[in-house]
Amino acid sequence: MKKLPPELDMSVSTFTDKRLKSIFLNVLNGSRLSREDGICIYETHDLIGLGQMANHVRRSLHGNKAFYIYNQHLNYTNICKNRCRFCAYARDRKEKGAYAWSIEEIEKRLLDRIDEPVKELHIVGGLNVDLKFEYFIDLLKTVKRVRPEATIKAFTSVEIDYLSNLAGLSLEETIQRLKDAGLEMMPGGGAEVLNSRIHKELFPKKIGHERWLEIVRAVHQAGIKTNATMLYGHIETIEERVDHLVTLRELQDETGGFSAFIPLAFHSENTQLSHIPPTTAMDDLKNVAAARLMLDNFDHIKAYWVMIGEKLAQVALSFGADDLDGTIIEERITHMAGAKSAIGLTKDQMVNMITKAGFVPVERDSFYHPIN
Ligand code: V47
Ligand code: SF4
Repeated sequence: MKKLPPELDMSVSTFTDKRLKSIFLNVLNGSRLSREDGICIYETHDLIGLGQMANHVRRSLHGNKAFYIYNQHLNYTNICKNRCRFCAYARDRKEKGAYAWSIEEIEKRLLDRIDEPVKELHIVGGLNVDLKFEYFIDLLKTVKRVRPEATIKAFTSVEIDYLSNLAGLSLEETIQRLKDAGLEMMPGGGAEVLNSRIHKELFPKKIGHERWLEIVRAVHQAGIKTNATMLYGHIETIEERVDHLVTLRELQDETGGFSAFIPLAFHSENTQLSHIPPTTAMDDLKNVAAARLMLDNFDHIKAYWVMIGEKLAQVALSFGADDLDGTIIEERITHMAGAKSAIGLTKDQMVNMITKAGFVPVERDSFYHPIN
């Protein structure tokens, strides 16, 4: 077994949970962490030890750099037939606050911000039975026409499954049609926790574990990169979190199509699970560190400031995260569920958060190419 260099030996001597030492040796040897290691990572109270390990990996991959993107979210409709129990965003068609943007409305929202150097449009919405397949094709084409220089990162696997049924096309044909219309990347939402117990309890109408993986595999095979997420802080166990990470790691071994992983902290306000308290800072940082340590084949771990707050996202940069996502401009999904973070941030605010955390801000495009 590799001997630790003196500076790392020093850090290990400060670990209050000695179980972390053998995990760290595996990390340094480049040995893949096991399911048991993952469970230990979530169980430990040695947050500083965990942070040191995750920071070591993060710095060996990205040094002092921390990425961000100038992006804009567009949530084209909140009308959704699935009504997942954890979702505060969705509405029924006739319910107060229900909306569906026309293509003209989407164009207007893009034009309202046309002077800003937006590099990515993040487009997701509910499953609204009033929208035809052509709407989605028009949406992509319109966005590409108005903002040709920005990347379209759109639709979760849940929407892809829905669109394939709506169009009566195979998964492969659906993906190709969307790609031809301008789809370039897919966000990581919709996976929640890849587990049938949680699927049954929290989102029974939405696609389950196997279909989610099948769709992501097909999207990767079509040459489209995606992100992956995990919604934590509701009814899931530590073991279920670890299994989720291991499943993503296996798919990444197979396809190499994942770009970043984003842990999503559950917000319960205005949901059917409003009795569930908010996640704690300990849990938020552990999820970032666990992702960095377990997902050894993912290049990037995002700390999503919308869900864990701007201040903790800054700290997360030293606990394994190398990316703060972006400006967003107008976030809806988490704010409907009680998020207290800003609706959007300016580029200066993002740069300031990163710089004050001791990192070098790198503005990126959707594929992590630095901009200027
Ligand atoms: O799919 C829904 C989750 C996701 C709640 O890929 C909730 O770059 C917390 O996927 N509390 C949307 N989370 C957000 C998302 C995302 C965000 C930023 C970047 C990327 C990316 C992806 O939010 C949904 C669902 O998993 N969600 N309701 C809630 N109450
Ligand atoms: Fe619909 Fe997505 Fe909300 Fe579930 S999480 S109800 S699929 S908008």
